[in-house]
Order: sequence, then C-alpha cells, then structure tokens
Amino acid sequence: MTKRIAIIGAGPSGLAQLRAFQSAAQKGAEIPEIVCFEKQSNWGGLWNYTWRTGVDENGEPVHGSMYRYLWTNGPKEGLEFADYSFEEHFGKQIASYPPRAVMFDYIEGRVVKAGVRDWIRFSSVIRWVEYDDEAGDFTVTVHDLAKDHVYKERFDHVIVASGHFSSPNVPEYPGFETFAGRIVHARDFRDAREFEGQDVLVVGSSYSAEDIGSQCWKYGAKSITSCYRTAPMGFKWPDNWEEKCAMEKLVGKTVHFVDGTTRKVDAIILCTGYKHYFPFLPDDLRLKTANRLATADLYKGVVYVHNTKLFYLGMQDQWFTFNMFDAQAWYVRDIILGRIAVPQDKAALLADVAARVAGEEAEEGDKYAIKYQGEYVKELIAETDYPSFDVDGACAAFYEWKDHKKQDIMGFRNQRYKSVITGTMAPSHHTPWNTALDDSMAAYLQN
Ligand code: FAD
Ligand code: NA7
Repeated sequence: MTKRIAIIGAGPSGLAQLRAFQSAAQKGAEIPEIVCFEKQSNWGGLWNYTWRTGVDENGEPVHGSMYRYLWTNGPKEGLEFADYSFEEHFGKQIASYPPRAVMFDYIEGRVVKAGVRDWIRFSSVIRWVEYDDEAGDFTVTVHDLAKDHVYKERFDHVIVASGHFSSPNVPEYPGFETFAGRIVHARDFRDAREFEGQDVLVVGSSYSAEDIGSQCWKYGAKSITSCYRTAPMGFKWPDNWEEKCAMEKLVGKTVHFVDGTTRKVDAIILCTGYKHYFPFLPDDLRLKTANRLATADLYKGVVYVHNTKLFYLGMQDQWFTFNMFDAQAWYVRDIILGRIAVPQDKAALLADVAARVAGEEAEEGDKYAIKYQGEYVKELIAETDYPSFDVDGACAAFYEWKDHKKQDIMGFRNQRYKSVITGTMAPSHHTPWNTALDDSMAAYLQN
C-alpha cells in the first residue's frame, strides 16, 4: 500500500519538501502520496505578503510577519537554492539584497517549474494531529476554510513546516496600559510610513529591531531610540538614532531606562521575537524548544526523538535559510523513502541532540555560529543527492556581510557577493538602499 505523507505549511520549508519528493520522482523513484496543507490561499509562507494584521479573512490568526519595503537582511548568496539559481530564474545575475517581492518570485519559480502546486490543499488549516499507537499512523484534522468543512485523514508520516516567526513574544512594561500612542509588535508592523515624523522606540536588539528601526529611519521617522535587554547591537547609527540600555517603565509618553535616563516617544515597536507555537499538536508530539541553532528533541535537527515518524523542518534559528531547508527536506525524504536509517534506540537519538547542543555551545560569537550551521548543512547534504555546493563559500559571504554591517549599517545592502552556485559576481544595485524607496520587482530588476 502506498504511504501517505502530510506536510503542514507551504512556506519555503514545506515547498522544499515538495521539491525534494518531486526531484526523486523525476529521477524515477516511486514516491508516496504527498498532501501539503496550507492555511493561506497561496504559497510562500512569510514571503507571501499580507497587509492584514490580527486575524485574516477567515478569522484565523494572520501568519504573515513581513512588512512593506523589506529587503533581505542577509545576502542572497547565502540562501540560493543549489538546484535553481537566481540566474536560472531571472535570466541574469541580480544584486545581492532583493526586496521581498523579488524573493517571492524566486521561491515560486522553482516550485512552478517542479509542477507541485496540485499537491497543496490551500485555505486548509490543520486543527489537530494525533498518533495512533496501535495502527502506527497519524490522524490529521483539517478545516477546509473555503468550504467550511472539517474532516480527518490518516497519514504514515507528518512533516511540520509551519514556521516559527509568526506567534509573537509580547512582553509588558509598567505604564504600557496608559501610553497615549501606538504599541505594536514587529509581527503587526506593516508600513514604516506610519511612523513618519515620529519619535519611535524600538525594543530589542536582534534582526527585527535593527531592520524595523532602519525602515522607520529610512521612511522619515524623526528619531529612533532602540533599547536592549542583554547586549547592544553596537552599530554606528545615524545621528538621529540612539541605542539605550533596558527599559524600566513608561510614565505617560516618557520612557525610563534602567540607567536613570529618559526619552519621550510617540510610538513603541516591540521587536521582542517569536514563540514556537503549535496549537495543532498534543503534548506528546509538540516540539518545545528555544530559538537556537541546536533545537531540543530533534535528531539531525529534523526527526522528533519522541516519535520518529514525525519530522520538523526549519525550526532552528537561522543564518542559513532556503538551502538549509532544502538540506533538511532531502534528508527527511530519504528517511521516508528508506534510503537513510534512523536509530530506533532513543538513547542514540538523544545523544545526537546533546552533541548538537554541546557543539553550539562550544564557542561564542557569530562567526562560529555561522560555521556551525554551515557544517550542519554540509552534514545533511553529504547523505542525499541534493546538489553539493560550496557551503564554506556561503559562510564566507556571511562573514563579509557581518563586516559590511559593522562598517556601515545603513549601507551594507549596497554590497555584492559571488554566487556559490554559478560562480558569478552579483552586480551593484543601481540605487543605494537608503534612497531606494520603491521596493517593487520592476524597480529592483532594472540593473
Ligand atoms: P514560514 O515562511 O513561516 O511558512 C510556514 C507556512 O505554514 C505558512 O505559509 C503558514 O501559513 C503555514 N501554516 C502555519 N500553521 C499552519 C496550520 N496549522 N495549517 C496549515 N498551514 C499552516 N530569511 C531569509 O533568508 N532572509 C531574510 O531576509 C528574512 N527576513 C525575515 C524577515 C522577517 C520579518 C521574518 C519574520 C523572517 C525572515 N526570514 C528571512 C526568515 C524566514 O523564517 C524564512 O525565510 C522562511 O520564511 C521560513 O520558512 P518556513 O517555511 O519554515 O516558515
Ligand atoms: P530574535 O532574533 O529572537 O530576537 C529577539 C530580541 O528580543 C532579542 O534582542 C531579545 O533580547 C529581545 N527580547 C525578548 N524579550 C524581551 C523583553 N521582555 N524585553 C526586552 N527585549 C526582549 O527575534 P527577531 O524578531 O529579531 O528575529 C526573528 C527573525 O525575524 C529573524 O530570522 C529575522 O530574519 C527576522 P535578548 O538578547 O534575548 O536579551
């Protein structure tokens, strides 16, 4: 009997899984029946932009956390698909930090070419997954939002690719309840022009704080104040951007920081991260992990140690993204196809997780972290037929990117890097990032 595989989510991770199976089929392998469930009406995950915040047209929590004018926050040369280069998609090499719409087009291009859209049931939200010990399979409860119909189906394997940058971590500080201005989490930030002329406080010191602060700066905020809990971002900020220590409280519109200084602000943007959130999974199947490179409870970063028929994709914190999701998807595919064996001894699975955690913690610093995740990508692709590529070269692009940010935080996106897939150098973009206000694909591709 043919196996049945459920994939939850058609973002970059879920789409990588579809392409992995399709590529095996293309090479003549017999593959199981694949059903991908996607709650949105289109694919692309976070890259499928929505203006909506809160709930969507069906009353479901909006998945999207991306905003207008978003350009990639790392060079595209670090994430390029090894089986589908930017040059193949666009017919030419393009500049290194594409805006969201360009990335969406690229993501879509590979799966259109693979012809896997029919494997996806759109507007279909997974409500619940349970495992039947006796039958050894999963029952998945699906809500078809278009037909408003709830049904159940059985699957031999479930692959969770539902992302982990959608459910916000929202702290509260004293005085929030009486603040006469907007307090918004990054997940609901959509258009920097809303903050034009305002004094904006950005809480947090990671990617969202840096990029959302930069967006607001670029689109005309009067000033940016960012505040950190643990460590400052430490970039050379423009004159109207000040980085402060942790916030203590608000009194009216005045922020009090723990060093006793104060600052009056008009709006507060909480760039305080996200939670791994799986409301459709019971305790025995639900991954509980921090946002880190070596997640808890995932053998090889993908196999759930407490039920090895269940897989998770893309649950790590991410330096590498699309190519890492590919490495994982090819690996999971080969487990399902019986090409790779997973130890059935739980102690061995947990030992693998412990070794990964120890590896991540062995050294500090971003450079080590990038290399650590690069080694993970290498480890997985060595065991499958995913096209081998120069992972060290991709790491080198990331190291350069870190330096470029240190040199000029508002100018690093003007830099360019060499593709590790085609060997071609990216062209310089025609307009410096801080003056390029039009983020459309047409404008970007004018090079
Ligand atoms: P997602 O893209 O989140 O996709 C998950 C999919 O699962 C969604 O389509 C969702 O609708 C679906 N889903 C969720 N729950 C259910 C359910 N119950 N039933 C059915 N479907 C469900 N990465 C980069 O490489 N470069 C960047 O510049 C970059 N910028 C980013 C900026 C922001 C603001 C954020 C939040 C992330 C950014 N990322 C970036 C990282 C991003 O996580 C990855 O690029 C990528 O989108 C992750 O893919 P994914 O498929 O794992 O998850
Ligand atoms: P991250 O990278 O998880 O960072 C979260 C940040 O929020 C980090 O600086 C945290 O500080 C800070 N944080 C968390 N809780 C609090 C509270 N209570 N008070 C103050 N600061 C807090 O999330 P991002 O959204 O930046 O990035 C996620 C993805 O989105 C990433 O892949 C990007 O590409 C886009 P800490 O250092 O823990 O003290």
